[in-house]
Amino acid sequence: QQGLRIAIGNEPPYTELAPDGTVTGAEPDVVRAVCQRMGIEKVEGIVSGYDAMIPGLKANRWDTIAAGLFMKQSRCAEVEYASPVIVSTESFGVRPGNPKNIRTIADVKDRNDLRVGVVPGGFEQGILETAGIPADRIINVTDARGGSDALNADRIDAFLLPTLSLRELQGVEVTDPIEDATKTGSSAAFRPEDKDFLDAYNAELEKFKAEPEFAQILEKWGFDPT
Ligand code: 6CS
Repeated sequence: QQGLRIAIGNEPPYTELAPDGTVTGAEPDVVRAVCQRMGIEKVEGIVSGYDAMIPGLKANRWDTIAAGLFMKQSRCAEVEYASPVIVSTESFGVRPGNPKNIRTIADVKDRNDLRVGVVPGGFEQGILETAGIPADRIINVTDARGGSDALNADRIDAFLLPTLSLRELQGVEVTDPIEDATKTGSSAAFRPEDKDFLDAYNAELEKFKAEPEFAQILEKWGFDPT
């Protein structure tokens, strides 16, 4: 294998496309380190919406998804994940002072006036739908930046996204991790038919997790290596 094409969301600290075109962020940095140990030198990042990542993987537009694609049943039916690298919490991004006092998914469910922004096809959309929040109060925003714009323009009352992604956004207040939102793992996701490659990847990943460089990468991006 010459190089690996990875789908990313361009949502730090999970994934980021540097100005020089280098792909970085917690998951790509781990993928790159594992690939180097497998003799694969080149890792190329392609920015995608979360809704297009699995279709693009199936259509061979990239070889793996390394975007902090959170594990959930419907995704596990379509892709094979490498062993978990990150466990994440979700928070609400709100206007300064949290004027509508939004802290839990139950708050959103109970109050019919609240509109919540999500990225299309994201894990957060599933959280709200599973909680029974009506579709007209779940508002799609393009990406993390789009969510903070929508918040500032009063098109939404809260923006549901991983806690650490929200903390990257200027002018957005971030709630504590939401207690009634599911916490889940993420790692690189592959096509089921690439099982041999995944097995080889997992073997190197497990060894890499025991090296200090693994903890250094996670810490650099604000994740707790434990
Ligand atoms: O897995 C997902 O769908 C979510 N993952 C991240 C890192 N950000 C937003 C997205 O919804």
